[in-house]
Amino acid sequence: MLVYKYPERTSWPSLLQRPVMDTAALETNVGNILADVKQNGDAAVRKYAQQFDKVQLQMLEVTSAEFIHAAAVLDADLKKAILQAKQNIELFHKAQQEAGKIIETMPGVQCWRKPVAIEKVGLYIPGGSAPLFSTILMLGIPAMIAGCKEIVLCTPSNAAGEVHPAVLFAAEQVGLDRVFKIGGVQAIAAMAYGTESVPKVHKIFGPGNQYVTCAKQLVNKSGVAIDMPAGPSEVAVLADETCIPSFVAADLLSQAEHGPDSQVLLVTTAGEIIEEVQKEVAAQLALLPRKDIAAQALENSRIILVKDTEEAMALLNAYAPEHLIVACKDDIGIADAVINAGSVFLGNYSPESAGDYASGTNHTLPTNGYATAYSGVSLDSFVKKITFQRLTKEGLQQIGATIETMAAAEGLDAHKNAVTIRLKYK
Ligand code: HSO
Ligand code: ZN
Repeated sequence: MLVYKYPERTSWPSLLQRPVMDTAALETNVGNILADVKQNGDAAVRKYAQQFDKVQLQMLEVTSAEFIHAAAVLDADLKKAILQAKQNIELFHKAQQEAGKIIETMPGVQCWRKPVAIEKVGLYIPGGSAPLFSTILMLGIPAMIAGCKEIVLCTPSNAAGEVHPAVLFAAEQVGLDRVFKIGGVQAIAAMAYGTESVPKVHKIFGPGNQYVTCAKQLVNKSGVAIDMPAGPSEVAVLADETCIPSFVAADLLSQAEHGPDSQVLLVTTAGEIIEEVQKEVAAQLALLPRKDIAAQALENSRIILVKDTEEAMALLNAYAPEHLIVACKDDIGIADAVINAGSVFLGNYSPESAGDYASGTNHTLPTNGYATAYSGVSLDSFVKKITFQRLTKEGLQQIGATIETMAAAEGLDAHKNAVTIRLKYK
């Protein structure tokens, strides 16, 4: 990790740059696969599963026998942990339910907003070196609470056509029974357009590699909603002299192990901790099974020494991290200064891993600076808020002149007449 001491503000933009991702180069290939699946449905899905995942699939959908087998073979402690996490995530997301309150803006003029679930949603869970079954909880639980009628889950199988048992167990516990063994671009295409086996959905959620991300962006252009523009994972840690360097190092590494393109940032007001954190990073890294991945991520990563907390927060708000850990004495006070971040972890005992798995908050968060304008996934991501209104005759009499005057001034006489005709009606 490169160290920058008291950098000038003018150098911040280049210091805070993320590793660039060029999706334009992928668009032709990804677009071709999308078009093929749109045209040829399951046959194209099977062809790409064979080509990319080296698997010959008969049934695309997971059967109930496979769910039963997964629950039977999965480690008991892991099942217990998944259930505990599920409980907390459910509690936190249920509390996000809102009752549509009726507002009477003028006597006889009532307006309200009702949350209505998106009917059909698709969840994508990547396979690869570490299948992130925790993401099933993070997406499936709010989808169920929202009341989405059709929830489809796509995840690649291994070469033997099996899905990881933790993935199936988590899906089953959440209540997701339509799981398809489809990965990559072909999964996004199947959910966006529908195939003989896979229902078409209105919104697609979930992380993925650059091909999946590119596919989500392309189907989004043709009218399917997506959760958010996704990029590599990131964490920024703000630490002062009260931090515990071994904790800080562990947090930086926990995010670095996600992928070689992950980025971690340590911003500190205490120069004296830097060396100790670096030593801890090196010592802990050496013991990690994913040390090669984490080491590559650390190459994109930085330690920045700033003069005070105010400057630190200015820098961090400019960076807009997906995760922000505040390992400082006044963590609660500093929390008020956070303007741009996906999810914030306060104090020495709030590792990002808590939010990644089990505390209750969602781990699907805006990366790549999108925290300036986007929120993470929540119950809201699975509902539309539809507005309703009801005016009584007296209500229209109250507000009618206002509407007529404004409509006339915009030169829209038909709008004006829609009011006038009612006011004159006997
Ligand atoms: N840190 C990831 C989420 C995750 N971590 C899943 C472990 N499993 C999101 O940035
Ligand atoms: Zn993580």
